[in-house]
Amino acid sequence: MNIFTRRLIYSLLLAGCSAELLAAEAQISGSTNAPSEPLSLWYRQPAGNQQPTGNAQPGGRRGGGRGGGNSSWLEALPVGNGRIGAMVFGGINQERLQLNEDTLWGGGPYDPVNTNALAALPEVRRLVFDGQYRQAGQLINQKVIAKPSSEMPYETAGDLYLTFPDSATVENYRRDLNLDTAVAGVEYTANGVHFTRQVFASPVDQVIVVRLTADKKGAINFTVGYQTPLRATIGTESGNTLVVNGVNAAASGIKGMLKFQVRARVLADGGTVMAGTNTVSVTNANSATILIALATSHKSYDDVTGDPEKIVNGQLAAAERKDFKKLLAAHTKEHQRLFRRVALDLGRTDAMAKPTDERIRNFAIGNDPQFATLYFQFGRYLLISCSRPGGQPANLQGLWNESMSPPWQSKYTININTEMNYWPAEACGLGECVEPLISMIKELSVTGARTAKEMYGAGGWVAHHNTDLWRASGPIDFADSGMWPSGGAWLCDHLWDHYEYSGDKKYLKEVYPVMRGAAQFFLDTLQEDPTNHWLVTNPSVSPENGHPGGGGVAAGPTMDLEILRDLFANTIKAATILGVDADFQKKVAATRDRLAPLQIGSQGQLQEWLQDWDYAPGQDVHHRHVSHLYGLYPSWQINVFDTPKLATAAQYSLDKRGDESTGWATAWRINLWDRLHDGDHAYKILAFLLSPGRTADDMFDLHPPFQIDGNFGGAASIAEMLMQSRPLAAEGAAEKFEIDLLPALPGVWKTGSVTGLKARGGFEVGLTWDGGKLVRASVKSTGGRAVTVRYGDRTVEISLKSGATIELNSELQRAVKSL
Ligand code: FUC
Repeated sequence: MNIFTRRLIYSLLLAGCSAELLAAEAQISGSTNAPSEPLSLWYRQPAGNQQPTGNAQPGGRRGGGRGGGNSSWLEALPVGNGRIGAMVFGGINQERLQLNEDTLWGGGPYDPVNTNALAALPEVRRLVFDGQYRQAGQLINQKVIAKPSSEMPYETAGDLYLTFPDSATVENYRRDLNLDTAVAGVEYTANGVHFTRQVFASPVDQVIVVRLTADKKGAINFTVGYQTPLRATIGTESGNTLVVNGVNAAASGIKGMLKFQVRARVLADGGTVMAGTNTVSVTNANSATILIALATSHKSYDDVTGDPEKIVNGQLAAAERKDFKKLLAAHTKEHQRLFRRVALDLGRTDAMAKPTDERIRNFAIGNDPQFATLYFQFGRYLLISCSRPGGQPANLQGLWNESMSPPWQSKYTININTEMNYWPAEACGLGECVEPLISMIKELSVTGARTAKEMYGAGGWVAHHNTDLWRASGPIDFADSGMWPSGGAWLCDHLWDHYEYSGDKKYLKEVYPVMRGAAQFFLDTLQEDPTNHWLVTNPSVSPENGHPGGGGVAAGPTMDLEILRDLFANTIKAATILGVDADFQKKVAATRDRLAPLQIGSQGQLQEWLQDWDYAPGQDVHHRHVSHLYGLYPSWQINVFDTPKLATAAQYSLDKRGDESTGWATAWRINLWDRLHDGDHAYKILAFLLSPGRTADDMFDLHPPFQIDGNFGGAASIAEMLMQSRPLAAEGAAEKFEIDLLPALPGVWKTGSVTGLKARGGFEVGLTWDGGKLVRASVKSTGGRAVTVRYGDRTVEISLKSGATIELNSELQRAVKSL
């Protein structure tokens, strides 16, 4: 293709024509083998080209705004550094890198408080206690739901296209994502020349790096262009840099207040680099490197005065001073610092030699245990890639979104989804990755204090079932989904968990006021239920489930009471450890004692509501949410050791809900069966999660559409099959923990090993097993605390100095001298 044809193409691109018109994809012959790194995703065709040996297919198609990823997008591979990321399509005649920056959301700082709420709440509460649930819902919709009633969407930054000279056919095509190095690769041979492409998002240098090489000198030719659905200008600078200057979009009446800039600098070894009006071309180079920087003017949830140009210029200048090898080495080292902490082996079979898309289709048949390892490590890879200190937390799609109107705005849904994103973090050695979530919770405690005061006349802070970049904290959408005051309280579990795993008292001191504020809100707003005189939330919902009383609004749904029991207990524990707030502790304890109890219903189920409504005619008994089972997982309130009756009731409810649901809901079910110590049942559901329909070709979880929570819930569930750790002591007493080895090992994983799992109380656990039985366990203390280790019915108390390791055999006896 000559330069004029390319210009024409880019004029078409800018005129809004879709890229699929432009580049017919090459036909592929020959077939490649799996990459040498077993922790790789790999394919024999580019994303969007499902027929490796068939007719030419269009490559690099645009998303078309379907959101949640269209089928091509769900074949592309994600790279990210916790702040910026790309979906890599691996096209032959045209590469598409769909780009994201984690602060590029719609709108700007806003306060969605509904000033009518305070006056309306007494009547809402009266209606609820009077059983007039529908009327209560109507009043909430009129007077309480936030203004606007929707939050802001996460937006794509656009697409960088690399257009290559057309190849009609190529040989031995392969694209892959190496989870160990966090590099996406493409390679093929065209006209006797072997081409390679590497793409990574460096957490060290804050740029996305694309490297193009060929085994023949002067063979690299391509043109870089850009397309974005946002309002933007696309130009060039300095003969080698593409510059995109834009603004975010308005949403739900909130004006777009962010500026953003993308800069792509093209560096070549040999040949010529030339800038056009809005493209940069490389001709006859030996190799080329593209450095891509992205930033917005977001400084914090209430400050958008940043200078994106200054940021990206600084990042590019610094990155340009390093050569490719140095950039790659720094990136890989930092990724591996986190990624290599956990090693898992569930067994290996010939199935490993197959491309990833084929393995997904065959996983449920069995005989591919390494695919579960790959899924587990992919979950860890994704968390490292989308949630690093200083960045935003993982949203509904992590970091990766091609749309301007993604499903549920790709925001933070905190009635399950955001929490699930962080389920694997602590146990799987990624405690640092929780930092963005902790920051978000701190910020919510500020915006949520405004909401608590103005809407409820209460102290402390509250967040409902969703939030966004701007930390909106009001009830949104409709009464039946949005009128849920416990989102912030649930998030506080993660503040406490981070302490339990790390034992870091300085950190605890820092987050304690946030936990205290969450508890204060409920001290001020809990209501006495007129029938039993228990304290309950009102108004609330059992997340997104309706009840036979009419609609979803209710008083005291079980999940709220469970969340509050944890919040109150953890707040008291934190205050005790810090030696503060004696009177407040008493108040919290007295309030907790008056909370409505967990109840077992007429069929033996754990009741989802105060009333025995679970199996009333018309109820959706297979509802995806299993909110009332929060007590069993993620909480430890209900467990097979201490509360066997409640555990049996929870099992009844879980069984009745059924095994198969949407992505995250399926993943939750697996974790629940893990806690019931039924590894085979858990595995059966895992097999469903890891199959087409719930796992896309690029291994993204399908709700459907794509939602990343299932990836994280699935990874957490594999860890819970192998090891669980729980707090033993009530608040006030010394902190005590138990580590349970192989509590839910599925029968199919007869032989295996794991190292680097983290346990509550500050421990690192390694295990090997054979014939389904424990062979050896190693427990290393990182906090110097005592712990009970359990394997089946056998337990042993061990006390280790910080840094010491003990090796135990299957009888839990010391296997070798401790180090
Ligand atoms: C909750 C769920 C939906 C979806 C959304 C993002 O509202 O009920 O299924 O996952 O979050």
